[in-house]
Amino acid sequence: MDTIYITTPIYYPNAPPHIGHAYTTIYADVLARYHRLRGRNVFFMTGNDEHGLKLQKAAEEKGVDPKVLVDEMAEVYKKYWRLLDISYDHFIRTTDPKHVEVVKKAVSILYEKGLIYRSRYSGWYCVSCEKFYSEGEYIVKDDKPYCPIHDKPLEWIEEDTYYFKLSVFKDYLIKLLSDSDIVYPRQYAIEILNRVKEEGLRDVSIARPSDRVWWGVEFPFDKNYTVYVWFDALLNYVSGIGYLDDNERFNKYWSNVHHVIGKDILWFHTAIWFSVLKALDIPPPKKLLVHAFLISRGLKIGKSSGNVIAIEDLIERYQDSDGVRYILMRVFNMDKDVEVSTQLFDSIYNSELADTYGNLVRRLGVLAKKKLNGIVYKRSLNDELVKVIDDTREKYLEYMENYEVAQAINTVMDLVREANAYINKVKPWEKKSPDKDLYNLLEALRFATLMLYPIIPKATRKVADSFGFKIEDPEKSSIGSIERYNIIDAPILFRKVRIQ
Ligand code: ME8
Repeated sequence: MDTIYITTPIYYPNAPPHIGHAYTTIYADVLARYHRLRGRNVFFMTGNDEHGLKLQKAAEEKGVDPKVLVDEMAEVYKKYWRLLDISYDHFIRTTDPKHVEVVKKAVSILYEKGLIYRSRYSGWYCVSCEKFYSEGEYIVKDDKPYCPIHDKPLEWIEEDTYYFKLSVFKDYLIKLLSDSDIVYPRQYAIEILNRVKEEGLRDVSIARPSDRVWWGVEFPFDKNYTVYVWFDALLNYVSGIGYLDDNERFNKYWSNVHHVIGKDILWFHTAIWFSVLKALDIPPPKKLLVHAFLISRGLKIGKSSGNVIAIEDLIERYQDSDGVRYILMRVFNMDKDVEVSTQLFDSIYNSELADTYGNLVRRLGVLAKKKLNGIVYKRSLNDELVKVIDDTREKYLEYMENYEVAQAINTVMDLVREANAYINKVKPWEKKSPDKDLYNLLEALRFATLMLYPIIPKATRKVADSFGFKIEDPEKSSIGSIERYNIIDAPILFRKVRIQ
């Protein structure tokens, strides 16, 4: 399909983004850049989740109006995404009037369909998660219920509210999760299936009394309530592409939507989101791509664990966005949590970016300039090397089409390692006219560069500009298609960091 719509979660802007948010956003950006490179029509959206109690409290603590806070923070998020070279097409904010309109209309549609009713609610709430916890879900400390994620005491809340009839969708959800391959990796679909089968599907409260939570979208048929922040937030995925406003645009992008999320918000994006979509007569998403956590000393990295790694520190350490992007994608893991450390990051950066890819670029550039004045004409191809390039490309494309970015990187790095070994073997510096060797090696480097482009866009562009070729779809380009390389520079792309 040549249209693809890629989304990240919309983040709570009560604090600036950290390495965990960067992890998701860079991954989504790599997919977006890859699909653009393949000539597809991509719409890539990220944004901020600006309503709810969490933001209301954050603004109260700072003594500012929540709107002032979220306006400021939207700029902060955009600044970070610029620093990380995130190529989003649209930055959505849940305070955008168009989005607010969609939320109100969606609630009204569900009300008219008889899927919303008023009743009393009581339960334990975690403000950091913006979520109620039932018995068995929370942990107990000193006889008090605590949030299992944030390790903070839960608040007891008892009030009249409006419910969405989630329970109606139990069979639909079970069938969808069992029969489709929407959720990737599949283990996450099974997790939700087991939970729904065990616990059933309870109706969810989708309103908050405005005297407690006033910072939210006004409930369309009862001014005394605001819409529950999660209900509001999930709808960003449809409001951002013209739902209830521009049908053609909406249908075009929705038909191939890929949501990228962390596993912490899996329940909302399956049980709740799939049901809300069904209730609105919208088909389920094409794919829900779920990844595991970045952890530090066994704990999920996050503000509440106090183990946040700042994005700016990483950018400084690895000299620019490419180093950070590469490292995070190289450790990217959908199934398992990844324990991170400066040592791990340094060793990946030094051994793969500096010593392997950077080294190949520098060696080839210097050799070509010294031996051939930077001009390398097309020569006959070395069958062995062509086969390695071709096999790598095939594997890379397969991995990327299957969302497996870390494996795709490893495959390309194997090619780069082969090319470095090839130089050592043929010793072009000892030859009088090493044209053939250099041409073949440059072709290997060119394909590695095309394939690495979505991950390290700045460095690969620099190589393309310095060596005189275009960044293009690796599948469409043929090996041996460059008539003449004109190498004007042999850049040092990545300077090694001193291992701590
Ligand atoms: O949940 N490891 O926003 P949020 C990996 N507003 N990923 C991590 C991470 C970590 N240690 N920490 C955070 C919300 N993330 C809602 C979403 S969507 C309709 C509404 C990433 O600011 C991961 O993608 O708490 C996770 O799902 C997201 O940040 C949560 O961001």
